Amino acid sequence: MTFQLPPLPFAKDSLDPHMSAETLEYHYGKHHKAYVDKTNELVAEEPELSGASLNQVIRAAKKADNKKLLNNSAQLWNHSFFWQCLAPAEGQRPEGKLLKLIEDGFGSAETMIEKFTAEAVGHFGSGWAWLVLDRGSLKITSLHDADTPIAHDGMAPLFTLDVWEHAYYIDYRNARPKFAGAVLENIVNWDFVASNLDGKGADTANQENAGVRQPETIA
Ligand code: MN3
Repeated sequence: MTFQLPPLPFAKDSLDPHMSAETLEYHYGKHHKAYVDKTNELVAEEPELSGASLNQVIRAAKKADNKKLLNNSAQLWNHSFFWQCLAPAEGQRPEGKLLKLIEDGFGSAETMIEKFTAEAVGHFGSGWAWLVLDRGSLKITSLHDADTPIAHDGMAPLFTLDVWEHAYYIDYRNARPKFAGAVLENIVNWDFVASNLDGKGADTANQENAGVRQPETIA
């Protein structure tokens, strides 16, 4: 088993009209899959990464300044996390401990959503907007291109939004604000976001990779 394209946690047509099945065909079926394939190809060239988990690969690639491997493995991780952040629209809103932290940090869920949307819309170029847990409080930030909380100490991921154009061009053309607003208002899996308050969000998109532990690479 090499790194896998994880199954989507919802049916491809179940986020429509906020995110169409066609977007998922491309974004998950083509873009995310390409990052999986490329990561496997690049990991196979690095015998010392034999048996390393995805999170270990990301950190090792950053340390070694292997940009190609870092970009692809980080994108594999980011998308695996992103899909878990989404769920069919059922009027869901943050609740319980998560809502309390949101109110403490931002005043209200509406204000947090507005600020997150502004961060996502204002992010220049490709990247990801993040809600993270920072020393017990919530923080909104964004990272460029493939960059991921896994490559940074002390960033416990709670929620992310992909703001690469491929995330919204089919459904919204160039209108990133409409895309961000539609996702945040309708299809966030707040239960998943709340479950990451344990500080272990980094583990939720990790995966083991026994596949590169091939006979010829074991000394
Ligand atoms: Mn993407």
